[in-house]
Amino acid sequence: MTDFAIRYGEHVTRARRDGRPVVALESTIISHGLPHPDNIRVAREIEQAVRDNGAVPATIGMIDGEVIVGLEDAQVERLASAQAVAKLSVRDLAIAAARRADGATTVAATSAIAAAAGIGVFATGGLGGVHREANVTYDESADLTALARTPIVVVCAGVKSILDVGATLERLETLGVSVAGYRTRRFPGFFITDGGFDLDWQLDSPEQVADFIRARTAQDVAEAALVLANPLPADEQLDPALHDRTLATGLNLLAEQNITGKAVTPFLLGHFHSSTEGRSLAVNIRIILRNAALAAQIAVAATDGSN
Ligand code: PSU
Ligand code: MN
Repeated sequence: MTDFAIRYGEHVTRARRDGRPVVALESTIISHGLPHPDNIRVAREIEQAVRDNGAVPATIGMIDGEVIVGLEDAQVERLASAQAVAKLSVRDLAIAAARRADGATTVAATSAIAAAAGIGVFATGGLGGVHREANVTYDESADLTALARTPIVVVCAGVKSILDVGATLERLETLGVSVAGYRTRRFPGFFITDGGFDLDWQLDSPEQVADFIRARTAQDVAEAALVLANPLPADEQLDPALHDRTLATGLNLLAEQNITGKAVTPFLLGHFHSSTEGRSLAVNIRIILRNAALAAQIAVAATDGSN
């Protein structure tokens, strides 16, 4: 019988033993954020982008009730292929374990597990945040509160404009989550380079981000995450007019089909992918690969300084 302890993939066990840089990766983008079968290929490409930049990938998820840090290829494929993979936030982890479930971890759960495993850098696509009409629905991603108590660096491309971007930034401020743009003072809107909001800070190199990690540890004052927002170059973004049209039709469909709660994000992502004829998918993949590469460079810089 399992003792429910966190399990490590062999490659991650080796990396930890040898003090090599490790980057955490989430599994919800694979199971719920990207369409099958592209998701399997992309999951592998994300891991390769981490390796190409000198770090070891640790994709995190749950198999038969066990939290695994560093899923093997066949396990990633299982989470990418099955219909009944649960989407796991922090609060779901122990229940899903009791049920011996398969599950994909969100930003919230992945960050919490990664930090527990001593991993300091995590790459994803976009964060969850405050949904439009949250003033009525109270729908705010647990990503935000989880990041408030988890000391990790999350490399992302901001939040999708399917959310209320301004409200999300306000909540991150309230919750004490550090936010910086990577080589920019504008917060990206995932598919689009500029999400329409200014940031107080920017960090300009992997070494500077590694210094942030050292400073947070040395000061021992704050225990929240750093959201490092890494925008796509403007010439690689989704055409903003196409983006706005797709968002408008998606929001209408949500209302028509009465889709709420945790189904909202996967539904809108699916809508983007199908109604832009794959263009948003290509942009989405590009974002994740860029973030994985940057996260690996940060993990390497953070490790170099500590040896
Ligand atoms: N945003 C995206 N793509 C995603 C997600 C968010 O652009 O795939 C996923 C992430 O795993 C994130 C989760 O942690 O959705 C947030 O879901 P919710 O809003 O239900 O908390
Ligand atoms: Mn929600």
